[in-house]
Amino acid sequence: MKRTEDDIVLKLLHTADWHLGRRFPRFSPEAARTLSRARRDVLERIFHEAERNQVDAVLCAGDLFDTAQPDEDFKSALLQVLNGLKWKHRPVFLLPGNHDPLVPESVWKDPSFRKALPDFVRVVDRELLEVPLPNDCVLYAVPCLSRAGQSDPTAAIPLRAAGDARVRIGLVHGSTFDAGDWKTNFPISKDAALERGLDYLAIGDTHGFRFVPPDRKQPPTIYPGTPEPTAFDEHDAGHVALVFINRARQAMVQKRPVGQWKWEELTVKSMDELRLLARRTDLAARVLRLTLDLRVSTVEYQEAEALLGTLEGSASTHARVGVLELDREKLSLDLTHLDALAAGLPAVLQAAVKRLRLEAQKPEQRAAAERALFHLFSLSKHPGPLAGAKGGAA
Ligand SMILES: [Mn+2]
Repeated sequence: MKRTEDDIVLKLLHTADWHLGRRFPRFSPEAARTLSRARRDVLERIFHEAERNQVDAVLCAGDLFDTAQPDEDFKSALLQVLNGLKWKHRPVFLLPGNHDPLVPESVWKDPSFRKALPDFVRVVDRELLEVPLPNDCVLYAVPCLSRAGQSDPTAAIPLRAAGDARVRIGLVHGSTFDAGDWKTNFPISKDAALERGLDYLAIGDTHGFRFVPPDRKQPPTIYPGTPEPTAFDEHDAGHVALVFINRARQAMVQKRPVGQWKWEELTVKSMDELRLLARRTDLAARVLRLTLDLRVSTVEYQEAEALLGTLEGSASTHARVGVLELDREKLSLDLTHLDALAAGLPAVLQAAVKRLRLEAQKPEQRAAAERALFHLFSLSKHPGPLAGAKGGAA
């Protein structure tokens, strides 16, 4: 009996939704730049994966640029990556998506950009591109011609003719309406692969890796998802699909990780949870949205500040977390024992404590007032140079 690998007639790498040029204004300028650059860096890993697996073609299923007219910077970044590949017989198909549609002013129609692309790159720049692939296989690719559309792009792919035994591959961009969402843009029938007689349908748009519908593995319709996550709510982003198709026209799909960054939302509700977080060793390549929702004593508050300091970094120490978005609105100081603590303070400080406690009752002032109270108490416990000078050596 033949091993399955000997039967492989076509190997593909399928990727989508690079969103080159995506900006991240919610983060600090430095973090935003890091995340923008990561979208370029992941391309190197994608093409390396294609090379390592000796695929016959690379299918890039749309939204490769975040807009139809990206900055020069991002155009040249892509050109640099593609021109760095020493490929001759491995075509790369670039499909315009709804973010970067094939409109007249599009990058895909920009003569200087097109001229700078290496020969093995093929832009899908007509309403239906039909290209032969090795071993008598064939690719049908349909681009997005506008930002929004209500027709199914797979409708342009001819049905399998009687007697046509070729491996037929589809490449389109749009949203499948298997999730019960009626507001779909470029709706793709979840059964398009069956209807058109395709052995693999490569699609792009959704940012997480998934089969459409989830329970149908043959013939597969796949969203590889974005190779480098762009948001917290993306499920299973950071991959490409490797596709092996055998003589019996069965496609085997492998999900391969290529992304560097993981986006995570975390709510910490106790000091123990915060201590555990601070000990984690997987934070450097994280975009972490951290919400503190806990009430602490003055001693714990000091420890919490120190732990947060290591996570956030400072001018002199590296941050433990790659990109940190910190919400400390619900970090509150337990004021129960405050009167006892305040009793030992000079009258002027006691008056300050009283004022701050009143401020702390106003929701919009609470966090600031509690911080001030904390600092007041920690200063009074650890006399600084001023207090030292009073009875000091001078
Ligand atoms: Mn899209």
